Amino acid sequence: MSQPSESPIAESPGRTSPRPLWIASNRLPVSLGFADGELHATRSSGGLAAALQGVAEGAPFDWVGWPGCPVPEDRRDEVRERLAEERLVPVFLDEEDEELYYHGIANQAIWPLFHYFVDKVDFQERAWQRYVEVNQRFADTILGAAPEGARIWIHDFHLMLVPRLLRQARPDLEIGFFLHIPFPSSEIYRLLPAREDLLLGVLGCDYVGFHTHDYARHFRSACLRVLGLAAEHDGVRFEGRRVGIGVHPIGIDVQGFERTLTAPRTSSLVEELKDRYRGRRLILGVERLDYTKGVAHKLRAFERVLERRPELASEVALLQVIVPSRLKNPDYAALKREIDECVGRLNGRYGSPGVTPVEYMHRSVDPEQLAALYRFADVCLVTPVRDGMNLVAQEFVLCQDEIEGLGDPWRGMLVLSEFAGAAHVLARALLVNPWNLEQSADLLEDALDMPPDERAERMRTMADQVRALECTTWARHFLDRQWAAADANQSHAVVALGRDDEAELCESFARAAKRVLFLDYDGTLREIVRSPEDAVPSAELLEVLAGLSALPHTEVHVVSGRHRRDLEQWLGGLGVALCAEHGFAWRSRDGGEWEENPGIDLSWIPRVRSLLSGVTDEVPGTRLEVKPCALAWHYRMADPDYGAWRARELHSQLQHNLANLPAEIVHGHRVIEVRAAGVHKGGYVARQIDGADWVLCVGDDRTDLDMYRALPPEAHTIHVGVSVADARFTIPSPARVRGLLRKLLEAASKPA
Ligand code: ADQ
Repeated sequence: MSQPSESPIAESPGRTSPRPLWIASNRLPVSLGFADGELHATRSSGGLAAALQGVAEGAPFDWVGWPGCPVPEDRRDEVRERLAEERLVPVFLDEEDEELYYHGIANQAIWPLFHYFVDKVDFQERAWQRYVEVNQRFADTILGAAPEGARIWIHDFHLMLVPRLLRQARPDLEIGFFLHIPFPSSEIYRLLPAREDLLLGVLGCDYVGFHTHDYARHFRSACLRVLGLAAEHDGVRFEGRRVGIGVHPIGIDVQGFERTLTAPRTSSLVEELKDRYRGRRLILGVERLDYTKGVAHKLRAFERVLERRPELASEVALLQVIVPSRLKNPDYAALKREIDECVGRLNGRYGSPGVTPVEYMHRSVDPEQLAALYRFADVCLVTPVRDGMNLVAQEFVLCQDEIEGLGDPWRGMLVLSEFAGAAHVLARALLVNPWNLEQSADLLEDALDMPPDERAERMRTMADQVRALECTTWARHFLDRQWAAADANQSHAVVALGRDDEAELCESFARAAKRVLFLDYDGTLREIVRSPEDAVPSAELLEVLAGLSALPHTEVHVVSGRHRRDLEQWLGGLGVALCAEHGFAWRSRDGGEWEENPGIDLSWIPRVRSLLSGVTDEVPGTRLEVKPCALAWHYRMADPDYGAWRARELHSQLQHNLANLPAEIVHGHRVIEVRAAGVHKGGYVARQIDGADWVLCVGDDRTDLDMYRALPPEAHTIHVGVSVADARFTIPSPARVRGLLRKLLEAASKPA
């Protein structure tokens, strides 16, 4: 994304900001090299560097990343010191890191998959391990440097695990993540062996941004289908936080381009182009060498135009500029051969002495040359088969605009692939499906033949859009939203059970004369799993429950919606009191017979059972659970969208059918349960607290609110996940609940 400029490193301008900002990306905006043993560093002027320059002017930031070349151990301190002057912090990668983390996973697994090139994905476990290690190294570098409460902004697919690594180590940090490439449909995404880890990695942040609404939508649906997390259109709830999702199409460095355009050298380069292409029109292509960029599609479309109108061979030239990239990868070397062959064939067929229809430059061009080409070209042909945004399209539009001191605006027209993110913002371009050869050729001809008025109108409209997207505005908007998302999470965190609260709980637990614990099972003591019968307790959980219930003056009650059979089988021998079926049946800690809530009217069961059985038969993957006083329709294993749709329908059908019957409907986490009226967990807990001076109650869903409400205000009520009005604290996950129970056990077991 970035190209080195000639300019030496300049000092970052700016004032001090109350919350320091840290940026992390794979590459630092600098190119390092050693010539004759001397260290050289030049600032890069790529898109991201330019986008963030404007942010730096308001509030300077530090930037963590790879300096782009191997640095021997004995020169690292020197490099660190040199970069520190510019607020850059290096993460050193050796050749093997580069091979495995950068080429192996980033370029050979994530890049092709996210661009829908499934057959180019080569996922190697050894490379994945290195991706994990290098992401940890980035996280450690940030953690070692960023002060308390810092704002962190992580960029792109190389560093998808970093947000979670940071969150786990330092919950105080404000963390954002931006993906510069597409996020694919969940049907493609789920092919990736590391699909869970990458999503969980990103979900460590407060706010995640994408170029288009489609990518955001795909991310959300991957969270739902891969992780089973229910997502709203603008956020996902995860581990007690809300991860905001936003659409932020990146823009270009408008002022930078305008400066380059008005530079005297650019004007003389435009004059040279006029001489060189006198009497011919210029179609321009500018790309980094990559199979996603659709260069072969573009050449075929041009070839098709020449087949239709051979006379154009001497009237039009296609200049294709390609920056070499990733040539170590055989796919890229093969792509280069394919392009060379295509160009050769075309020129062989349509060229003649003095006429070369396709000119091909396989190198980087400097900013003035690029600006001159954009200014002069009659058509810019941008045909990626998949592209996160595509900055070339925006750069061309801006460089063709009316700019003070430059004449001859809007000479050209943009032909743009509908598979580039840029097509979402540059709707007045001629939008093309590069896979449709005839349409591509038609639109290329339309662009060449377009009347000046229409061209000017379209280009002017698009230039306004490009100015509005401008990269510093992009960065500021993203950071504002990141801040708001983090702020909302922090204010919820006021009720999150913190270290001090935990310590206080442990201390009061150890001192109490009679202690009672009410613990829900699924989603509280044990993570929710796809199939309810798989939620078997671990040895660690059994040990802590047995340990707590063996303490003197301590009662542990597991209060669940499950069938009594499950609770008895899993937890029966631990000395724990069991309450099953949402409070309908219970058994004391000493074992023995189950008791049941007397006088409950169950006459509605056959009718509801037949309704639920019908839906269970119709919706694949759903299951009917029959309990003595309740029926539950589970749709966790069904297709998430179809399951949710049928659940909504079933809910309203049940409401209608049960209107005057003694039963109530509870819509829980992917389950609709119909249970006898008057049976709830609250009734059970209220009968168990006589004489207790310390009560803890932990739950995770709506049925647990009945417990919190039934307890006196001094009871310690904790809800897993987001905060609810009736619980005093929240806790992020079942793992943290188990951790808390272990601490309580240790606190009470310590000698006074
Ligand atoms: P890239 O894949 O690098 O970026 P792109 O957005 O087109 O793709 O940016 C390429 C940049 O390189 C442009 O600024 C262009 O001017 C420059 N460039 C291309 N060819 C050049 C040449 N021969 N000489 C000099 N400069 C050249 C990733 C995603 C994109 C997304 C960006 C920003 O893949 O989809 O738009 O990040 O988020």
